Amino acid sequence: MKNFIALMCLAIAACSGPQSSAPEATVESADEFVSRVNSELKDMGIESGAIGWVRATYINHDTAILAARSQEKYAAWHSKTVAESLRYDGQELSPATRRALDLLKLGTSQPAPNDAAKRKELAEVTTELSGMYGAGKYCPDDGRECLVLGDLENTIAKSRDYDENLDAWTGWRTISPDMRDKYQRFTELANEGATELGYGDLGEMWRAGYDMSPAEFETETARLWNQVKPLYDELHCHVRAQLSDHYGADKVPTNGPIPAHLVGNMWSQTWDNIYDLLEPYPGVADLDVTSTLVKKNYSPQEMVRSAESFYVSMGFERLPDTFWERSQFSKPQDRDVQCHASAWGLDGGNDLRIKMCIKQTYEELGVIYHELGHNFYQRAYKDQTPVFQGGAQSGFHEAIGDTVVLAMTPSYLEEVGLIDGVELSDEAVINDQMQRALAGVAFLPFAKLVDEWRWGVFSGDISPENYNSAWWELREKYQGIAAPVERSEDNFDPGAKYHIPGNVSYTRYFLARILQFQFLQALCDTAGHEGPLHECSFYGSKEAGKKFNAMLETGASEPWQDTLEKLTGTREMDGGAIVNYFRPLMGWLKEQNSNRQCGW
Ligand code: X8Z
Ligand code: ZN
Repeated sequence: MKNFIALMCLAIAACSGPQSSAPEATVESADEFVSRVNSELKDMGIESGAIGWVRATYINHDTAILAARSQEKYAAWHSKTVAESLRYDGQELSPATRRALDLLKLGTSQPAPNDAAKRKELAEVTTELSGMYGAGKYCPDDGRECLVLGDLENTIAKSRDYDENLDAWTGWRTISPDMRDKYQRFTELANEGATELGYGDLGEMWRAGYDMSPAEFETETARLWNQVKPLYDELHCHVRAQLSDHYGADKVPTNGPIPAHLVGNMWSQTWDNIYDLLEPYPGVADLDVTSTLVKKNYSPQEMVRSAESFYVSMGFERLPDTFWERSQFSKPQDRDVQCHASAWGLDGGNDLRIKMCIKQTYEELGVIYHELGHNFYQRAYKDQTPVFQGGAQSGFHEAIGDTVVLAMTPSYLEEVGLIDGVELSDEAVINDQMQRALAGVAFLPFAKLVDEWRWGVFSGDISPENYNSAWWELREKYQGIAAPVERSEDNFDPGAKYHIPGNVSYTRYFLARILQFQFLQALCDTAGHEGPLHECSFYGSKEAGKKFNAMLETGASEPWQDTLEKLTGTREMDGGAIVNYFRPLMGWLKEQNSNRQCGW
């Protein structure tokens, strides 16, 4: 989904500023129209970017007013401008002009109805929802102090105590029941906006952003999921068996779904935090980067520098001074902020920033690489016109940094002093693959189901009376995960995941998990790597950097299939690359599971 505020991970399509100055009965050609749209977008981006940043880093009553007003103005501009663009329908236009008009129409993730009162209401409700998430706290009724998400995530990551994890898990979900009515209203309003733009509902509009029909896109995501599902199923089977050994078969039965609070992550979306329970060959090739970060007491800035250095080794220029001056690296103690990591390309990509609440862990280091991937993309396409300043499609934007994470091989980590000594035995490979699979493979079904839930909500297949039960049905169906305690429609568990109140589409991450292995393959070929894909790092390869940058520079100016073909030689997303990458682990898992009953 393209969004003409140049930040990733926040969907407030909030732009404000001068309204169109075009004459009413215009005679402007389509090209003149597009050029005016571009200059208005550039203007609006300055103010809306500043407001968006302040809102995300100071969540309070006043910034809510500013942010909602800013979104409202952008929405008014968007409705008006899309309506004007319709006069070029049916005209013969150059492919670039036609594409610019199509992208303009898709330029919001929360299309507003044309009615001013409803537009205002939509802007307010989305601002409130994301603010509720950012300011969310669990205040236990037993006299303990209130806990923020970071505290609760730490518990789930580190504790191996069933009840302690349960308290953190249920505690965080106390923030979301109040979102339910607002989310329902958001759905009604944004659906109305999507219908006015000519889409069946908001889900169809989101699926329209992939250079194929919405129906084809849905089929495409199902195809990709089926390619990778066998790998997930083997991983699930083994993890469940190990958890059952650890917690007991009464807590984790070996024939059903895994309790959601035991896999080391608040949303059970990645499982690498429980690597200690799963290390295939204990003690072989210790990959504990977290302990190095703690031992050497890396500051947040140093962690970001280390990530930047990887990109620089490929020939990318260092980040600008303003990046270091204006980013938020640490959680401020004196106010509520949106801690969920994001990368910002303000001022048309000249003012790059990240906003994070960095912790001293390996997981967070990976998130920093991820965010910088967005920033280097934003800088690479900054010379495109504003409508084309975006990813080839949303999955591309999410895949850049993650491709670089795949190139953080043990040899690389040793070279930069993040681990001591590297072992290149078969056992070490399995350990490394296990850690990566717990992060990357475990994530796939979650990444698939989040939008399947929203697509259902937006189409009406999932009604408000079934919001929570439908969520848990999908969680069980795709992930083989179950809520550890009974849930009901008094809960609104989807709201406890950032991207629901933040209204950021999620299929992007599913696609990214597929694409990043295709990108890795292509960059490793370019870097002259020989041997299995999992051994490849393109650290230091200027050739790989050049090829990567050529793709990034293209931005959204052409169909993503063309962009993909230039990098990889194929026009299709393909789950085969990730399956190929994990071949050693897949073999190992099959052996482990040979006498087990898998499935749930
Ligand atoms: O939201 C993010 C990034 C910002 S685009 C931190 N991610 C997803 C998540 O946290 O749920 C990265 C991977 C999945
Ligand atoms: Zn991202």
